[in-house]
Amino acid sequence: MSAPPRETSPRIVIIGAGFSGIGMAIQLERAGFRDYTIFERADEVGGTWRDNTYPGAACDVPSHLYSLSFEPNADWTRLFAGAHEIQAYLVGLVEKWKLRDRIRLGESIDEASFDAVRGEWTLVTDSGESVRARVVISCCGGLVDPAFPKIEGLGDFAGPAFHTARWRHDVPLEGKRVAVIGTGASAVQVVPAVAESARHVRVFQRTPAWVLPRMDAPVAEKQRQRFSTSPWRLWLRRMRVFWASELRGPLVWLDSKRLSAPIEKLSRRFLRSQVSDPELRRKLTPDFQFGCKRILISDDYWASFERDNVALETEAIARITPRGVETADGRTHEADVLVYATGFEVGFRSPPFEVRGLGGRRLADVWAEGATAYKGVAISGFPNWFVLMGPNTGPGHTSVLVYTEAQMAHVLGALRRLRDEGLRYLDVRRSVQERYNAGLQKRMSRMVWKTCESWYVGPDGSNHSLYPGPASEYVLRTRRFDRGDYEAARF
Ligand code: NA7
Repeated sequence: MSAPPRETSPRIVIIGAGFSGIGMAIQLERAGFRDYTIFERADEVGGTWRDNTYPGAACDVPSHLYSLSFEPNADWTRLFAGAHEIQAYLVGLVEKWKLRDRIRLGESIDEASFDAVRGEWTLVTDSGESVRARVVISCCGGLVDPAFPKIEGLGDFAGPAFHTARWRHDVPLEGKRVAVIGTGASAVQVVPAVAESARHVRVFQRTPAWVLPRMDAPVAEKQRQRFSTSPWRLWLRRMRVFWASELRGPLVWLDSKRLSAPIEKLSRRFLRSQVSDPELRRKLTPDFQFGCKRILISDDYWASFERDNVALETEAIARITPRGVETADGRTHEADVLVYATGFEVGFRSPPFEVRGLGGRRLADVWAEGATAYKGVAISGFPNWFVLMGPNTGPGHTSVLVYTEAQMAHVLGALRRLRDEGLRYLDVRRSVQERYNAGLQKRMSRMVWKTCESWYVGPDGSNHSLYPGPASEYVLRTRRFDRGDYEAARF
């Protein structure tokens, strides 16, 4: 073999310029890895926060935690920032770190294959261009592509019909009858906001959800100044929010009726305070264990059903017709606008495009039984390929960015090894990955998520999206790059 090439930075490609891609690029800059390019298939950065612009869109994790710890923001104007503000934060980071020149907007990666001899990935873009990189960091996100329900007549509606993640701002809702399908995290935000202007909103519910008060409030100007002049206060706020969510974690994830009972009681009491009609309350009360589906937080979703212009429909949808939504009992609910608040195709279950690793093995085949990775970051047989927000790295109780930052640290550790040892590639040992995942799945059996259907679990009930434990534990085991876990190939 020839002598190792003296690279100051291996050539890196980041795929995706959302929260994780932007954060990763900043960490590369900070660590001195300057030879990188970001491919972003959309025409602007921001990912989730570029796409979700529906009325009421906001994060459901407090902003002082739902932001990058190495890019703290003293200026959040609300405890739960709106989508515009989060998007402005991300665009601000791109400008601050001068990342624009690094990002190839409107270009998607369609396939990737690894050349073991050269220790190099070849990526093919949608325009057919081949791009080579030593290391690929896939930052494609987990909830990206809108999911539409499998309902007859989906394309038949005569008026505007669109998904919350593709909001049609050119469609005025004033004076209109709006039908909203879905009652998940997006619906609880969009329904109260749309009810402010629409003539009538009808919400089609398949499953009622547990809702807790959000207790959102503006962050006073004085407080923001304090955060700005004393960054330790901001850090303290972040720590408070983080540890409060960590302490509550077991209530959310454990399959324990005893732990769920007090929090379900709290949610029921909240429902009573928001909705006066007992029959309506009954329809809005879930029958699955708290935490099994994503917990919804809203100060005004349930209360919006008290309005004269908001109605709840619990009859199953039979089909979409040109005039509206027909339910199983034969009634047609006429509407002028149809909104799908029906969530996303879950990206944790399959690769975002064709990926071929050692020996030409397809990632789609490796993941056919469900996506797995070592700590959610590395996949045996796919050397120098790292994933952010990968399999089993989602939380039900706290900010996903806490996990993502640990993954960034792991990737930096790998990059340092590649550079300092002049390695051709690093490939996580299969036995290490298998042991890790066996441990996860064993713990999964004690988690509440197996007790109901949700986007967390696949059709066979397996869970490849969430991490079954505290975020702090995940961070401790992930942020350190343990060289012994990887096989190294030299030049
Ligand atoms: P979710 O949480 O996946 O919610 C989708 C909603 O759409 C949910 O209430 C579904 O009911 C409902 N849905 C899906 N298909 C149908 C049909 N056919 N009929 C009626 N209702 C249907 O997506 P969100 O966008 O709200 O949130 C996604 C995540 O983004 C969220 O968890 C946060 O992490 C951010 P179901 O409960 O399945 O009966």
